[in-house]
Amino acid sequence: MQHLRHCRRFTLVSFPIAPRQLKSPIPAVSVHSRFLALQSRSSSQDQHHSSYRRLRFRYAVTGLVAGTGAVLAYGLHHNKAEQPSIALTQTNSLPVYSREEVTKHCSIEKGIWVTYKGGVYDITDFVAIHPGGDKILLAAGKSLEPFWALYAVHEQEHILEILSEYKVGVLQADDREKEDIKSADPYSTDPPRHPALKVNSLKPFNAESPSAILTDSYITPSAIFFKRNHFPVPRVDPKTYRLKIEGLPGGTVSLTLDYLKSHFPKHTVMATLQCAGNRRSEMNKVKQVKGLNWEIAAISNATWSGAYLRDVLHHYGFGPELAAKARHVQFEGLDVDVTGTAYGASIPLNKAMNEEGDVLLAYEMNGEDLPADHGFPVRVIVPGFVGARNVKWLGKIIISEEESQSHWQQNDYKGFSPGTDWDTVDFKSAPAIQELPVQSAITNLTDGYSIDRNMENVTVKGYSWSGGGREVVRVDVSLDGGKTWHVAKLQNSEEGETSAPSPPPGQAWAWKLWEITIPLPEGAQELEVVCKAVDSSYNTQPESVAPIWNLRGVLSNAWHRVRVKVK
Ligand SMILES: Nc1nc2c(c(=O)[nH]1)N[C@H]1C(S)=C(S)[C@@H](COP(=O)(O)O)O[C@H]1N2
Ligand SMILES: [Mo]
Repeated sequence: MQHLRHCRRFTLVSFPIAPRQLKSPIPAVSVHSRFLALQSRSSSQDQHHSSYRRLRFRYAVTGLVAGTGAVLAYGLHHNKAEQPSIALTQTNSLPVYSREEVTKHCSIEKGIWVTYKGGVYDITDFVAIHPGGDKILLAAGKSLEPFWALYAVHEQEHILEILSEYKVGVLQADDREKEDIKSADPYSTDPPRHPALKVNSLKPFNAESPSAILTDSYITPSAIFFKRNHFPVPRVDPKTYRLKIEGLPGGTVSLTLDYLKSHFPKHTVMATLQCAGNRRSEMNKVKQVKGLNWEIAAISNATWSGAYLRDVLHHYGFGPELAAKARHVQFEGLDVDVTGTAYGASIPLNKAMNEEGDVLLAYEMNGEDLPADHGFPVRVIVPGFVGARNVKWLGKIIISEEESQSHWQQNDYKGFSPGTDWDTVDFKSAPAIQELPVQSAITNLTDGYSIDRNMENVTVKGYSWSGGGREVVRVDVSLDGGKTWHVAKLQNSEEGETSAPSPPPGQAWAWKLWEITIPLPEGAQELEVVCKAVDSSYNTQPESVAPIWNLRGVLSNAWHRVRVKVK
């Protein structure tokens, strides 16, 4: 019984394609016994009694098609017995498919096809009988390789063996090649991107993290960290790279990458970045706004390593004299628009110089060189500040009495009254957004999602974060639109729960993930699931979007609401 309960919750969280929604007639009992077998197999390996949590966490972290090692392995035994397998040796006689054809098979209804090393696989039946189907759907119609590259996969050989049973064809040779060919445009040297990203615009490249897996890991893998570019990605040669700093007592200095790495202590800061326009799409529903239509995942968490900006400035003679005069630190990127204008922004000098500000000249992300999309070779990380100030491909730093005069500091990334529209707006009248307000959102449920009414519990998961280093101290969750509330469990490290010590006050740069399992209200046909976070200043999120609507659709942090059906 213990297992059954775990199992049912497990099913709910990781398997939104409830058996009843499937076309293929799989008797519920068989699905359940499969889950049971999965559960007991894993818990006996684990020898641990909070096995549900651990299993699910482990499952979630290894996520996607990749981590289904155990699941696939399990599937192997059973499928072998139940269906004739197509041997790998049959490859030559298999039909040849174009990528276009493969791409069409991207849903339960049309069948789910994936490719791997030139082979085409129809995994519809596999998805139907295994948990994690929602995650596998991310790869539907696409190539599996990038998904497997995202997380370490242990039983690769084993998975390949299982996959071979689902082989239905081979991919057309010129399509395999074409997939790598780039056209000659300014974006042709942009780096390859992970197919799970939810693309908002291709040129320039803007994409949010796939929300279904965003909170599977506390630290977002760089490949699925949201990406927000205004221009083509500049390809910078680390050997000739120079970081210029203007406005210092001795005039301008120019640093090499080696010098930055070897002359200043290396520090690592974990910080969440959020775009000012995260959740803009909810504002768009109130009234049209201008900007990329971000949903809930223009936010991600990573570790960043590099030199503290304050160490570098001190090294070059920054002292009280300059501090009395200058007020801002401006940053310029090496990325430019067609007119040659570089991306730029600035932050207050005191944030940069503050011992507790932790502003970094970062050259690593998640323990590796910065990826091209995230600012290789150097970007500035301004923890607790809006994404826009975290200038990538950093070319120049200017210590100044003035803010950056860039478009992005002066005429963008500012908040206005819901009563202000384009005919009346005066950008000079509002301050540039720097610290962001408290935020949270639900990641594992989306509008229209169905919950099996036989479930005992509903599990809700999401993220929470606040700007300015304010720590999230509580997340409240409601299943009835805000009439009754429950307090979620917070997670502030990869290990789960609140296992890591709290950061010093004012230095909570990283998000907290949260999760709660609530008994499914009896007889409910629909749930309005809501979350709201409270930060260490007891700031909380506004109840609805309309009163915070603004023409640029920034600072969208109302209670996050998701309507799900109970069937
Ligand atoms: N040089 C440069 N820096 C930039 C940008 C840019 O387009 N060019 N975009 C900014 C914006 S608006 C955001 S939200 C963050 C996104 O950082 P990410 O792409 O690493 O997630 O980078 C900021 N830094
Ligand atoms: Mo942004």
